[in-house]
Amino acid sequence: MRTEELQQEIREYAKEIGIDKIGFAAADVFSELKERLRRQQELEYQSGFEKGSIEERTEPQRLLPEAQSIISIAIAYPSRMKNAPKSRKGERRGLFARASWGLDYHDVLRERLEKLSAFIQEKVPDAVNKVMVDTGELSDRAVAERAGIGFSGKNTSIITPEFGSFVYLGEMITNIPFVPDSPVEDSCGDCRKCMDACPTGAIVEGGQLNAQNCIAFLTQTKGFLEDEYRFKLGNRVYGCDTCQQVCPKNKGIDFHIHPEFEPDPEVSKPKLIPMLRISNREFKEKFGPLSGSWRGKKPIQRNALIALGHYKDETAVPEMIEVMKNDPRPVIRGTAAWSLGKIGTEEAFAAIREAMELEKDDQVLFEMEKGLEFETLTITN
Ligand code: B12
Ligand code: SF4
Ligand code: SF4
Repeated sequence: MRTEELQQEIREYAKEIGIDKIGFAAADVFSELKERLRRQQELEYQSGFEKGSIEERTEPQRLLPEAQSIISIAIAYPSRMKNAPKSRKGERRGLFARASWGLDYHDVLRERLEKLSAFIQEKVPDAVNKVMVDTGELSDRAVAERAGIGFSGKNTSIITPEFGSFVYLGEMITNIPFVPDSPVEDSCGDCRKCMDACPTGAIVEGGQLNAQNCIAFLTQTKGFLEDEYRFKLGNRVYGCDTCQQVCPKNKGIDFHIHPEFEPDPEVSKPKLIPMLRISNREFKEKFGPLSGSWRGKKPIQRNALIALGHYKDETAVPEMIEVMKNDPRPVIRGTAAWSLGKIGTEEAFAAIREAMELEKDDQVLFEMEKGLEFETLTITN
């Protein structure tokens, strides 16, 4: 069978199995990306979640020696939640970013790529394929850009003409020399809405992110969050969508093609108070299927405490006092103390003072002192 014919069959099959966009790229070295990664490393702008060495991340032959081309896929996810519950006084809610709505996309994309690989294998028995979604060494975005899936926006996301940037990406390196697709032209133009809207100024310049300042990264860290970021977190318990929400290319974009990615509002916009003392088993049952639970429950609970502080939710005070006094994890006790101070009721301040007498951990004691500092701020205001 001729490569072009096979390519056409692959495109049709991809559509059948729920792949929204597919593109083909050469497996050449990603030279521009290599330079960029070196620069990002020097500047300490990387998140630390990236896998592999710079060579492995930019030289497909290191991952599959017989690599000839790369097939890139994109699958659209919703941007609006149907029947989203209101975050009301006394019943405040957190928010998981859209990329964590529904089932974990890693499983969904991997399953579709495996199917595609089996299809190719049937047609070309000596085909060698290697499938990757997010956790592989390659930059899914650089591959997608080269394969004509979309262009790389100033917010660093791949923006497709059809589905905006609310798409997951994955790829398959293969030894078949497919005919490459043409890239999509960059159409950000003079727009810089994403850069202006970013709460932490993490988009240093168009297409360059300092991941260390990006809220999407910060929500996934496990230690104490620096104070300046606590004031920027809002109700985000996982991830951040701001630079995509403001993007004109996402205007009116809201695809509900795949039932797997339909959010359960009670899970993706969960009530905050019940999250504070959720058991490991309940957490696994409720949040385990989400991609956003990969770092476990601690970062999400820390963020939930900060979100309650952000809302100044007085009804959360008794539960937060329990957490501050009894949770075995210093990050959780300390963050509870800080957020109690931020809420600033008399009961909250009295409880911090009381807890300080028994607290042994220096970092937690420091957070308690900072929590009490809100009292002077409240009085002078
Ligand atoms: C590490 C990582 C993060 C880090 C760092 C993100 C970043 N921008 O680098 C953190 C934790 C912050 C993060 C956050 C998010 N992530 Co993330 N993340 C990754 C991961 C694992 C690696 C990315 C990486 O290597 N970055 C290093 C940078 C330097 O490279 P890059 O962005 O991949 O590639 C681009 C740039 O290098 C640029 N470039 C290259 N050379 C040059 C030269 C010049 C001059 C310029 C201007 C640019 C430029 O072009 C490349 C192609 O666009 C990928 C999965 C993967 N294996 O690729 C997912 C991935 C990028 N994340 C994804 C998503 C969905 C998100 C979030 C939207 C999740 C959320 N809602 O919270 C946010 C978006 C934040 C943002 N503005 O990027 C998707 C992106 C889908 C899309 N449409 O683009 C990916 C591809 C996962 C997936 N398989 O679907 N993520
Ligand atoms: S994800 Fe949020 S914090 Fe990160 S660059 Fe976009 S707007 Fe800024
Ligand atoms: S907000 Fe504007 S500058 Fe940013 S990615 Fe979208 S179109 Fe490009």
